[in-house]
Amino acid sequence: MLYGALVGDIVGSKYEFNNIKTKDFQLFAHDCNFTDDSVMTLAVAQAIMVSRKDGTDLASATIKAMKALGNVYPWGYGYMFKCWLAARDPQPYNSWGNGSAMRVSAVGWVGQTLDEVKRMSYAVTAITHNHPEGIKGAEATAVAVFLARTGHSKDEIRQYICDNYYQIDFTLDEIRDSYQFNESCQGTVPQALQAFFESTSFEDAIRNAISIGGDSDTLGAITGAVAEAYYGVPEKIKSLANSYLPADLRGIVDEFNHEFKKTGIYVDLVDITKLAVDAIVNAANETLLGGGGVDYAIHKAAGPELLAECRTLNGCQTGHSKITKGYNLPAKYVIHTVGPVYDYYMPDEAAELLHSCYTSALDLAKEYGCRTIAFPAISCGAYRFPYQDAVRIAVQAVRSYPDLDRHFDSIVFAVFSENLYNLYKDELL
Ligand code: AR6
Repeated sequence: MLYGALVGDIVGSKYEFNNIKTKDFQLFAHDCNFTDDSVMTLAVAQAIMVSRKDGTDLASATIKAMKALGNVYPWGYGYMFKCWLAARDPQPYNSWGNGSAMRVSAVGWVGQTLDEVKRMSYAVTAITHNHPEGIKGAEATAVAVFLARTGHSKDEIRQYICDNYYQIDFTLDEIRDSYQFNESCQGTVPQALQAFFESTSFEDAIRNAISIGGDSDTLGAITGAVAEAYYGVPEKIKSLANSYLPADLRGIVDEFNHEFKKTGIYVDLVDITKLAVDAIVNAANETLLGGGGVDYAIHKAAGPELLAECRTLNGCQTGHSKITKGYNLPAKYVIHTVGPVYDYYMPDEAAELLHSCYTSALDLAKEYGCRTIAFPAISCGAYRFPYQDAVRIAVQAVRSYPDLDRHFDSIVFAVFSENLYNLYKDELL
């Protein structure tokens, strides 16, 4: 969290007044720097951390944090904002500048619902940028971050932005030659979002944003914020960004990530045996000696040593789990769980047993320090659990697992059919 905006700002800093119209450049040049975009992004993050749970003092906390941090790092601001920072009782100045959008991303990470994101966005924006375009630019950015982090597709995010904020009816190639420095929200946010929509990865999104020229660090910060929420930021890029930040700013990033860390819960249409996670879960039977479906695929990919270790485990009861190494699999461990055969039980009993497959598997994952886990659709094949109920139980069991965010980085539901994929997608919304 927050890294997307920081990376975009740092990478773009070199090109703000020295535009390049290409994607082919060194990402972190030696003369890159963090700028006011990073400083104010971190001020908003700090304000969110110190404000009350109900957010009623978020605006005043933001004023305080911006003034405090802005005075420690007093360069790069426009004239009006500089006056605002220096004022004893600072008042909004009807700005539509893109500063409202470049600093807002923390809101998209923290708000629990779209309405909350919009309320928070208004609180941290209207203290300076109370022009309708200033409010709109910040809200569109925060909402895009929120939608990206809650599993929406690029098409869904684009649709929401087009329906509610901006008509984005151009491609980057179409504007690249003519686009120039523009410090307004309305001349920056749509372009920054398009840089994300056309991207294939986090890094590609940042390169897109820089490649059109204009206010490069601000474009980078906005694009980067949404791209991080959608793709995540590779560890290497995070540590490069960290190397440009002084200790106090790094401290704010760490504190924010610590306080608001959320386990990513996703669905993916993928063969579970291909996933390089800490642990994959196997939908096994009580013998633990292999079978059909996903059990077969896992044993086949892991090799005969997996079966040899399974033989030492003395089977496993329905609703329980046992763990082995992953052998030839990219995953470090396999957690074997035994789902209920649906017809053998009363529906409530079957539901309870299936729920317990997920929690007992997570208990083992936690015990073995596994932070990234992939689950198949347990009991949804040979054991004939009705899809809709199984998906609801799976998502509910994972979401309600005690201290999930503290123990796990990501949980993937790896499914094999479009039907299941869509059911998970709906359940996860
Ligand atoms: N990756 C992800 N999902 C898969 C894969 C794969 N490689 N292969 C199958 N699936 P099932 P169950 C999906 O029958 O209902 C075995 O014989 C599959 O499409 O594997 O819990 C065991 O030994 C389905 O949606 O597990 C047990 O006897 C889901 O995985 C019995 O089957 C689960 O289907 C367990 O039955």
